[in-house]
Amino acid sequence: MATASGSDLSRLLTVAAAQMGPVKSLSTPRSETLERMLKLLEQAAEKGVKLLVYPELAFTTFFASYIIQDPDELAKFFEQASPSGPYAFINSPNIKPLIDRTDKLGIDLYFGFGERWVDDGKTSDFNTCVYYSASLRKCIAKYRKIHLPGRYEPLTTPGFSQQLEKRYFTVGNLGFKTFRAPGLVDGALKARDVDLAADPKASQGKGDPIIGMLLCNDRRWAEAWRCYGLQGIELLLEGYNTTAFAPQYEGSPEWQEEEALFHHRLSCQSGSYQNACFSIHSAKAGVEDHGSLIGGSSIVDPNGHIIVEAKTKEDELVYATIDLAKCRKGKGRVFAFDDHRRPEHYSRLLEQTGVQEPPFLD
Ligand code: CDT
Repeated sequence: MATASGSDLSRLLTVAAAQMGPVKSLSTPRSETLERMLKLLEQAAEKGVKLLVYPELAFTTFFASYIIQDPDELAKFFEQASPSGPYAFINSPNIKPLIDRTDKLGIDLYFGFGERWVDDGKTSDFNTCVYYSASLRKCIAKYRKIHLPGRYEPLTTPGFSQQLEKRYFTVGNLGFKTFRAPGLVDGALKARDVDLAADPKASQGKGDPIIGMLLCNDRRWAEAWRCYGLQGIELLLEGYNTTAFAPQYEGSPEWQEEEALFHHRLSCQSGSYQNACFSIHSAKAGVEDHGSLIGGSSIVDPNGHIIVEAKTKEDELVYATIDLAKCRKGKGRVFAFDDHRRPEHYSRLLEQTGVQEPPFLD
């Protein structure tokens, strides 16, 4: 447990990552996994946590690393939603016990799951996460993973590690939108308290926390973080399932896992620093039937320091009391975007996807 010291302007908040150990196989009962999630929720309540972050695809094994041919079998890994019920899945028996309990405990949740979106007879499957506000008793934000790693066609060599997110999911279509979550910090200014016409900057950093969400591979992309940075993000939430060892690549299992952890930390720390925000990262870790996943769940501060990190690859609560006021330093100095960004020189970022090298020399 780490604590940030307070001041008059402090906006203190106790947050946690609910790291989960492995969900062993495609046939692991949902009830077993849900029980573990409920236990982590109780532990969070004991520590005074107000916001708890579960992993990507938290309720199941990382099914995108298996070859699932039968559509009925695949359907078991998705929860339904539609335009008339965009958050209908919170009433699914697979999720509702978590919602009922968190309502009683007053803890906001982020969790990842497979979303089957049915719109006018057309079905799209997304790798999705949502933000559930306990004070409002409803989901207030949804994010659909944009950077889908891996491939569509499975690798054919037996024993190779599969990453089939491009096969099972559609690229997210909700963009990178921040939102404010109520009831988390004391004394937050509301719209009625603020005169934006008088001095828009004077009230920055004084409202309810500004939150953004990512899923796993997204955390490796500076563009995703910056989209949130440009909306004044203060707290980024992210769940992940990251391969620790893939036999088709070079290096021993130990070396590969260390390298994967290094790149995970590098992404989370640089993203937080360059956008002057806290971030919470929650792993599904350990050995599932398809292979092994890294741990390393953490909370990172706006200077890029890891405040607290998981010690195991099992179910583990990783928690800290953070002071959102600490975001102001970076946002007002090195990363004061108004003063220092030069978008007139960034057009390449929007015009180009792949690499265009300069011409060869004569
Ligand atoms: N789930 C997910 O996005 N996993 C990918 C695996 C890449 S293996 C280094 C990730 O970026 O963590």
